[in-house]
Amino acid sequence: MDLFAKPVTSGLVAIVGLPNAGKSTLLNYLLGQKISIVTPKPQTTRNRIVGIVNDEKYQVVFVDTPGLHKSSDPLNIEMVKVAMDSLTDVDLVLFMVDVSLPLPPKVQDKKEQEIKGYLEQVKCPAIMVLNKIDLIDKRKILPLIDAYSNLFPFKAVFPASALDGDGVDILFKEILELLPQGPRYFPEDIPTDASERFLCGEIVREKVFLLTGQEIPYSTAIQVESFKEDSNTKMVTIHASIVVDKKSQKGIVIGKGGKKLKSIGIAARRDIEKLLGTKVLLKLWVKVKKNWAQDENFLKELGL
Ligand SMILES: Nc1nc2c(ncn2[C@@H]2O[C@H](COP(=O)(O)OP(=O)(O)OP(=O)(O)O)[C@@H](O)[C@H]2O)c(=O)[nH]1
Ligand SMILES: [Mg+2]
Repeated sequence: MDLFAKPVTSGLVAIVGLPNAGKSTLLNYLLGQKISIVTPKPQTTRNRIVGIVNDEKYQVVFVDTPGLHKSSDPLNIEMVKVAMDSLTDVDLVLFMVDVSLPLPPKVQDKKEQEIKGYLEQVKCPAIMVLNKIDLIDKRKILPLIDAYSNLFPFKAVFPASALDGDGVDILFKEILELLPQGPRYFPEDIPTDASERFLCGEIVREKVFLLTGQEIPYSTAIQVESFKEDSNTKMVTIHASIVVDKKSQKGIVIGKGGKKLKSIGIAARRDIEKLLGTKVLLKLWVKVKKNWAQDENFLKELGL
């Protein structure tokens, strides 16, 4: 790093909120590239995912986090801890909620109290992002801004659609206004600090989430066993295990005649090739590891 480089607008911005709010979708939109996996199921993101946005005048380091929720399950407790830990040592918090679901008043009240509890831990400036406004009647937006403004002394409350980008430009301008001047924390040419190996495992996990139903996604973890690039052909060979909790789940992930596993592999390979910009040979196995979500060492291996 050039120590005499001119300071730029720079800082860390945590994207936090309830599960399924659209945090990872927002990170990807801000980056203009898919780094963090997205599915319609809650609790998709399990780790802290960094996305870095650069320009001559700024470097904004966004940190996507797992959804905040109450749980007694060790995996979920670790996930929430990752999100809560991201609230310290950042310059700004984007707290995100999905405002598309009409909730009965009692449930809405409970949700707001829960959000208030999380916000009590926030010690830096915060912006509230009311997401998924593409799904609601525009006349509902002003009352929503009013209601959420009362939960915390936010610097701003913005309606947005992380999916189509509506409201994201103005949100980004406000972020730049609120960040300090400082050094660049990362080289200008990297979009994330995550390894290709980790991102490839995440892509496989996304396809498992998308292509299996019920409890399978939550009982699944991915272990990338090997990741090798052929120095001549540049082709990358990846061996990965889809780890499940029970024997019965192994059969479901493999499917009749191996069909399900095959479609997971095809979909994952397509995205991995896009990410790496090269041909990929992806070999997937399904492994049973009973109660992996309770195994501290295994969770550590998964970066939790
Ligand atoms: N219509 C609409 N859908 C959205 C928007 N943002 C996200 N979604 C969808 O909402 C679902 C959840 O999005 P994610 O980005 O995975 O949400 P998340 O907050 O990262 O979820 P977790 O990682 O599980 O906490 C996906 O199906 C997205 O396509 C939006 O602005 N409008
Ligand atoms: Mg996510």
